[in-house]
Amino acid sequence: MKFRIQTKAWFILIFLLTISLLCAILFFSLHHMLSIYHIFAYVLITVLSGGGMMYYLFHKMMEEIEAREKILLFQSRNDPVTNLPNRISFFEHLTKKLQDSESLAPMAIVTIVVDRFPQINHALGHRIGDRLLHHVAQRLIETLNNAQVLARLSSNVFIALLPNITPNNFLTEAERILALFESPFSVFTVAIDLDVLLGFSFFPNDGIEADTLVQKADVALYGARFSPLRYSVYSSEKDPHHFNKISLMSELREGLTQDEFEVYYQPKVNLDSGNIVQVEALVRWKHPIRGFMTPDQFIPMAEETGNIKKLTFWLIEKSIAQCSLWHKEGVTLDVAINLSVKDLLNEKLPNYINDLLKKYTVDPSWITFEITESAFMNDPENAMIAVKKIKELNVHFSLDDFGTGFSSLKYLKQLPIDELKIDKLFIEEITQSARVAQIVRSTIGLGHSINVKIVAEGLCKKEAYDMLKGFGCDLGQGYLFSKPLPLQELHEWLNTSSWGLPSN
Ligand code: G
Ligand code: G
Ligand code: MN
Repeated sequence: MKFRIQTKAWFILIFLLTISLLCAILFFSLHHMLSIYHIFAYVLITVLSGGGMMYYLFHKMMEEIEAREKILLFQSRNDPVTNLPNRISFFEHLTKKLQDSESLAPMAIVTIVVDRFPQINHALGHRIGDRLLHHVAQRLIETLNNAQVLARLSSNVFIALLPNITPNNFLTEAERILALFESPFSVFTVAIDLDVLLGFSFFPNDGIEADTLVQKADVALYGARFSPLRYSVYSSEKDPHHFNKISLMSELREGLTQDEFEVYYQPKVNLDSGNIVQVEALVRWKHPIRGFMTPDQFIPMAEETGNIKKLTFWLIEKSIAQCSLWHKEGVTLDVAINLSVKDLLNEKLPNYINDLLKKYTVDPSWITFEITESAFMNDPENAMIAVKKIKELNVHFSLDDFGTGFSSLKYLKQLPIDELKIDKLFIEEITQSARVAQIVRSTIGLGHSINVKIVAEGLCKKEAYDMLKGFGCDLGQGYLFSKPLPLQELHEWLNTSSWGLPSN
């Protein structure tokens, strides 16, 4: 172990030695009765040499304190991994620059995100992750030599202030930064390919305050994520909901791994027997900040942004596993699952379903997929091919919300469906309007004539139940029986409701 005596300790030691030496001189002088001149000379020499040494040590101590203060100051304003300025100093610098009346020249703020960095950190460990960030910083320093400040904003986000860069000339700069990441980074003999995303905001176009400019460069990053170009500039014309949308979708992906989603089940009752035969699986999101969310608050967005696939895969597995469990326990409940347009066009879906049916030993006839006509609007040919392919697995198909879309007879002709769900808009009015009742009655007849079962959706009155039963409607679903329930509550309902499982 390295032993180091502090300057302060030396200082005390010298002080004590000087005092002891002075005492020794006094004793020696008194004992040998030396002349006053001798005593004076001895004392003077001792005080001068001791004092000189103490002065030197004191000076050294002050220097050390100063150096330590400098290190502390550096550490509070710089990031220890890359040695780059940190968030605090970046904001200070930018604020000062913006206050400086001479700096009215245009400039750009660019945020640089190392994509998938958390995964790299998890896969290779934090030591390699830290080295990697250090190398990234080095490359950025070499390239952004014209930047006024290059800083590390957070774990995998760097930020730079680029003077005289405008919306008209930023492209060269963007390409220069992206080019930096074309060759792999070598860390402890591991070669790592990195991808970056760049978000630009401009002074004064996008704002005149540090906070605004940094936030807008951050928002621009979301655009970069969805752009093949990997960079994006902040655009005020974009829908203000756009940012929310994208952040909600990244929260959705996160939520799936964090167990924030739950399947609720709504009973489908056989009108003849008055007992449950099937449940429709309906997803709910218990968002940690936004609270309880129903599908209409996130399914359309998830479809639009392509995030529905993961959610559907998750829901299909949950539902099939639950169906298997019920059947093993002697509860013969079938399960209906909603599929969206994007799901149908996902080429992996048929095999995924097939694998799950095998994995959980579930009979395909226990599973129904609910689709709507809108699924056939954009790409009817491929949607049709997908339905036919999934149908080959011997699962059932149901045409959902019938009566609201085009309700085209073409789909009844072409689709291999087993069930038709008459939309709640009709069922709700069936007892008030003879005309609506007649439409429903005819639709039931139409369905039966082509061997398709009919479900009345949104059934909430006993009167309507009796009427539909009289029309020969096969199944009903609605608040009359139960609203969608979480698993535990469904189990209670199954045993206690008169619409629940048959008692024998
Ligand atoms: O349960 P609720 O009424 O909030 O559902 C509204 C609509 O959201 C339903 O009509 C259903 O079609 C849709 N929905 C619910 N869960 C899912 C799901 O997991 N996937 C898809 N694609 N749609 C769902
Ligand atoms: O279209 P789809 O079958 O996927 O819709 C099912 C959704 O409809 C359920 O999630 C539920 O929220 C809603 N729903 C079910 N029953 C009723 C009902 O009786 N009345 C109303 N208004 N909505 C219902
Ligand atoms: Mn449905």
